[in-house]
Amino acid sequence: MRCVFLLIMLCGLAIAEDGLKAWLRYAPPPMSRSLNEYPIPSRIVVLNSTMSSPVFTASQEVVQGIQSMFGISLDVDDAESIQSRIDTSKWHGNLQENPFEQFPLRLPKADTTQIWPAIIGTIDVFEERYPGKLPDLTGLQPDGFYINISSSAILILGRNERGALYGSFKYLSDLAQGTAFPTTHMSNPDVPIRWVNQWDNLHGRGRQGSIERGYAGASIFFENGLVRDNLDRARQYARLLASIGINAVVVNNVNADSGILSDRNIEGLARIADAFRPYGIQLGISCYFASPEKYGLPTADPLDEDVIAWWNNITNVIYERIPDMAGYLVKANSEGQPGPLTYNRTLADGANMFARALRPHGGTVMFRAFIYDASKLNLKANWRDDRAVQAAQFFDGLDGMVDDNVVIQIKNGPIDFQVREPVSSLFSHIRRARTALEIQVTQEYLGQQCHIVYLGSMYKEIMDFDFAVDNTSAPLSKILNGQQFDRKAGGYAAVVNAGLDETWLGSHLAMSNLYAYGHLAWNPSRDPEELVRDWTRLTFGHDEKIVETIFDMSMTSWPAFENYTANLGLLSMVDAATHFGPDPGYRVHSAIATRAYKGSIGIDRTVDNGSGYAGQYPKRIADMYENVDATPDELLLFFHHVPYTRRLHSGSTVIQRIYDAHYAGSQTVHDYIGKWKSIKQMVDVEQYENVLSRLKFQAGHALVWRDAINNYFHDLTRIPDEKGRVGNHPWRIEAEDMDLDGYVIHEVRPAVSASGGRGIVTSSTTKMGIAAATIGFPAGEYALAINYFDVATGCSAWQVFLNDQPTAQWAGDGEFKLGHSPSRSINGASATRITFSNITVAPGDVLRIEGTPDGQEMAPLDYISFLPLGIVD
Ligand code: GCW
Repeated sequence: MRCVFLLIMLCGLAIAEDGLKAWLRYAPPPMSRSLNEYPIPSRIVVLNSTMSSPVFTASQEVVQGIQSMFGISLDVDDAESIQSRIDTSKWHGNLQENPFEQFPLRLPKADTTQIWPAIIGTIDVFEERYPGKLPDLTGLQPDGFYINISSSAILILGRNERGALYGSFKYLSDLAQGTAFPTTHMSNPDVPIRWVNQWDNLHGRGRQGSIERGYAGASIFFENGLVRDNLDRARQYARLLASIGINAVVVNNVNADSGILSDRNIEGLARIADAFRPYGIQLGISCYFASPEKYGLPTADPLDEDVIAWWNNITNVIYERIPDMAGYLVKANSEGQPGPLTYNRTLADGANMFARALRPHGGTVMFRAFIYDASKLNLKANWRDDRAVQAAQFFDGLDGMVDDNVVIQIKNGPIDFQVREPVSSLFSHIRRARTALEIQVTQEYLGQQCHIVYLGSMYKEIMDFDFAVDNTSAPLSKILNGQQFDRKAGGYAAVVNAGLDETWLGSHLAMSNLYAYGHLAWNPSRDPEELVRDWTRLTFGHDEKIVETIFDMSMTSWPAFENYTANLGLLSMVDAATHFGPDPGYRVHSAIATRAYKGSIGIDRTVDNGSGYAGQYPKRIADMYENVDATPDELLLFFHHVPYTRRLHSGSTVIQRIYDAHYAGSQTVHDYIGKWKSIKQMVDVEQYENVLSRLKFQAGHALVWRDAINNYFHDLTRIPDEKGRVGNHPWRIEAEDMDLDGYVIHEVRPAVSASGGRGIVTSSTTKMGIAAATIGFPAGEYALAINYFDVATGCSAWQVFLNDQPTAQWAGDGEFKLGHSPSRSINGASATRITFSNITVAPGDVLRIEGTPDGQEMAPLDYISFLPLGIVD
């Protein structure tokens, strides 16, 4: 009977998956287990719950999850009303010695005497009600939870209310994955700070709030300068984040608008906090340092009494409305933002001003360490100039000067969320103040959610990085949780930038990064491989083929992205405007520099001959990075300036490694298309198409990257590719070499972002252009790839004719579909490709493309390729 039921449910799977439910779909669990093996209670008993309490939320979540997974509706009772029917006689203080053999399952409806309850609540209330029944749980920390599944009850208990909710999510996740059910499980978070930062603006995207470096539409919090009326998405976001152990969200951009502190916005923030509260999520606020000046004071000097009083007052006002506000996040003296240094005060003075306003309310100030002074950098003139050394110069001396509710929030690397950086030396400098790691889930420099890049492995590598402080093993996670320097724990903050898009981050596959972040912040010893598998099962399904396909794509994706963008510790060569397309020339001497010269490349960060950044690490690490032979290949050019002909540990030369990596990386992501297609039947149609179109985009854009970077180095160094690939594209026809009518040649800037440095655009904004070529390739079937530029200023249309027969068409409307920072120019950020398969041609055939401009987008084309089966170019 039950099996039949499960089958019916599984057949009903064809509901459209828009992504909104993410990993909380609660789809029917694997059929490989019989329903009898799932620990499904007969009722829910909820302890100490009010409507806004996470315990109440937990009970609702369990009801909803079990209904959705098993089609079973459970009643919820409070402990009093059901007291007589709970048989506590078998509970004897050590429940784990009383495991079930087979779950008793739901008892027949007729039986009104016996129940097998799931009891959800806090440890304290449980102990009050059922004294002496629990094992020793003194080790359970705030937010921690205890689950026990025995033949008499399922206990889901938290040290606090939030813990009970986390325990419920864990229980549901185990059910949903159909994995092993431990009979007893205790879990504590490693750190108390597990925050998310949103870089949401109050204004900016039409009437809606935009999101800085956000690729998923407008803000879920703000519109028209105010907090939205409808906070449904904020509520759903809180649920999603609670399910992975996040406990606070800073809702506005660190480049903060002082308007966030207006009366109306404080009211609005209170509504957001109300929406968050049932999920145990606290609200945090980014503060503009000079806010007092915006509200009428002559200064924002952090030692000025009126300024101090102003912050104390506004903080009190906020706490009156939001008594559980988490605290402030402050970006000061960074990228044009004012800060204490503006008023000749120290960073500590600035941080403490906020800390003291927050202290009476138990709030925390997260003070960002992302401080550098670009005006002091002249890399062209000064060999030792380097942005990486600056943070420690700003922060040394501050340690020990800040209050203990200050947490210094430090980006993972010394530069800025690049594809690979060493872990910031600053973590080993600050020994007394608490610190938090800031990482990005939003892929600002990493393909902006249009390239899949699974970052769980990167986060893990960062957390595990051993600073060897005082010659002891000192992984970053141990510095953050306070153990290393014997201080209070700090934690983690991730810039997430979820938006109104139904996929939350703008891409279904990008969500594994958020999932991994939450789980790793809770427990840094989690395995990123296991996490991506769990996430896949919950998001897409249990079929091994799905799990292994997505696993394989995910695990190869960070190395692939690194390969086709920047290798060997070279920093990202993205353009300045969008951070999306390649512009290697611009980066030679910028603050994010490559120092790529004709014969040699890389930044010398040694103490001996460079900026000295290597010397900012504890001795063992400093010695490693100082020594060019000891530095790992993947960071070679981050620490050393070497000839292109230098041999790496791998045996290859630097230049050949750059060429090879770009070919390998772009090939890897090209293969994702076939891999994804192989699971077509197993994935929701909408999701399948959405991911497929992004994978195609990625494969095309990876080639743009590959060619831009390889051609750049080829031209610069004049060192040929040993394998003869760079600059050699036998299957291409350049658009500028075609017969043009109504099209003119366009010099592309940077030149490396177009094949041959040039493309074509229509000669007018209103008239169609025609480009034609006679084909000389051998007769046969090809994939026809067309590289064009999809600029944000219009939606051109192109049509392809073969011997006058309409063969293919497309539109340049990616700016409405893709979500990455749109480019207004013809460059590496707008360069893209579309491919049409199974095109049969013979020598002498004529290919004609008609491009119809739209707005300021003048149907730009770069080149076409006729690709025989198996050729990627
Ligand atoms: O990398 C830079 C980003 C800015 C961001 C800044 C920061 C919010 O390009 O958009 O500003 O980092 O982290 O403060």
